[in-house]
Amino acid sequence: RDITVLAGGTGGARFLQGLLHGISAGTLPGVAQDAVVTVVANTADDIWVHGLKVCPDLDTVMYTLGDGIDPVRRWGRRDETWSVRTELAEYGVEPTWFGLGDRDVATHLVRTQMLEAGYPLSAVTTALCRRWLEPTYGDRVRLLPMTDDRVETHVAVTDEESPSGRRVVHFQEYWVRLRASVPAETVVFVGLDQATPGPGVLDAITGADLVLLPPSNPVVSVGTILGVPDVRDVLRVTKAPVVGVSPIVGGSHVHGMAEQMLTSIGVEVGAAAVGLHYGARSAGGVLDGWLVDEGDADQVARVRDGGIACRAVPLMMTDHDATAAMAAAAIELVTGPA
Ligand code: GDP
Ligand code: FO1
Ligand code: CA
Repeated sequence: RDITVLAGGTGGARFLQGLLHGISAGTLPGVAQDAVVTVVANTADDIWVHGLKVCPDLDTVMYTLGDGIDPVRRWGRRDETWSVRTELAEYGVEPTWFGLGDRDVATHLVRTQMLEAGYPLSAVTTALCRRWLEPTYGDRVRLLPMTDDRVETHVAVTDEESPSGRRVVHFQEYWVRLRASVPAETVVFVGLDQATPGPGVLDAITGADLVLLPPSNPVVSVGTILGVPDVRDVLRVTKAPVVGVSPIVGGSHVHGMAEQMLTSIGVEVGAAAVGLHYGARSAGGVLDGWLVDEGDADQVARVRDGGIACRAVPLMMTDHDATAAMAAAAIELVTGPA
C-alpha cells in the first residue's frame, strides 16, 4: 500500500510517528508492513536568516522521524548548544528572536551550500534524509518538499505606527517574535501561485492507495500544500481515498496558532468547520472522510451533511499507540472495516 501524507511540522511529524508505528506493528487495516509512506511537506514556513535557508517543517519531520528532534521544544535538535546564536547576538545582528542551535546550523549550512551549487530543494532534502531517515526506514519513507520554488507565508498585522495602519511580517516573525499575540489581518502566500509542484509530488498523490491529511495547521501547513498549483486537481481525481484528521479539538488548537490563522481566513475554529473548509470531493473539495475528536461528536452530522464520511474518535496524540489508532480509524472510515 502506498500512503501519501500532506504534512506541516510538529503535528504532522507526531502523526507520522504513530502511522509508521502502526505500519510496523501491522495494526492498520489493509496496510502491509512494507507499505511506503511519502510525505509531502509544507515549505512556506521557510526563511532565510544569516544567509542560511531554514526549512522548519521539512526539518521537524526529518529530525522527528530520525529521532534527532528536541523532545521539549519539538523543533531543532536535541542536546543542542547555542554558541553561534549567542555570538550572533553579541554582534547585534538581527533577527535575534529566531534561534539557530549549533547542531541545527550544520543542517542549514549543508542545505545552503547545496542550493548555491544548483541542487533543487528536493535533492537537498534527499541528501539530508540519507542521514536522518534511510538508516531506519530505507526507502519506505520519502520526504518531498511541496515545491522546489521559493514560497513564503507572510502575515499582515495591525500597526498604528505605519501610515497604512498595518505591517506585513514573515510568518516566523508573526509566530516566533509576536507569538501570534496580535490578530492576523491577512495571510499571504508569497510565490505560491507561481510554484511548480516538487518532483514526485503529483505522482505521489495520483499513485497513492491512500492519502492522509494529518492534524496539521489547515491554513499554513496543509492549506499551503493544497495551494500549490495542480495539487487540488490531482487530489480530486486520484483513485486513492482522501481522509483527514481534525487539528481542532473542543473548539481550539492543541498548540500553535491554527485559531488565529483560521480566523484570519474567516473559517470558524471548529472540527466540522475545518473539514467542511477542505470540502467533500463530491462537491469540488478534497475529502472523502474526516475524523473529529470524541468530544466533538455533536459535529459529526454536520460533516456528513457536507458529503464527507465522518466519525468521532479520541484524537489526542498522547503516544504512538494512540496516534496509530487514529490512523487506523481514518483508514477504516474510508476503506470500510477490514
Ligand atoms: P507546525 O508546522 O509545527 O505548526 O505543525 P503542524 O502544522 O503539522 O501541526 C500543528 C497543528 O497540530 C496544530 O494546529 C495543533 O492543533 C495540531 N495538533 C498538535 N497536537 C495534536 C494532537 O494531539 N491532536 C490533534 N488532533 N491535533 C494536534
Ligand atoms: N520557534 C520558536 O518559538 N523560537 C525559535 O527561535 C525558533 C527557531 C527555529 C529554528 C529552526 C527551525 O526549524 C524552527 C524554529 N522554530 C522556532 C520553530 C518554528 O517556528 C516552527 O517549527 C514552525 O515554523 C511552526 O510552524
Ligand atoms: Ca509549520
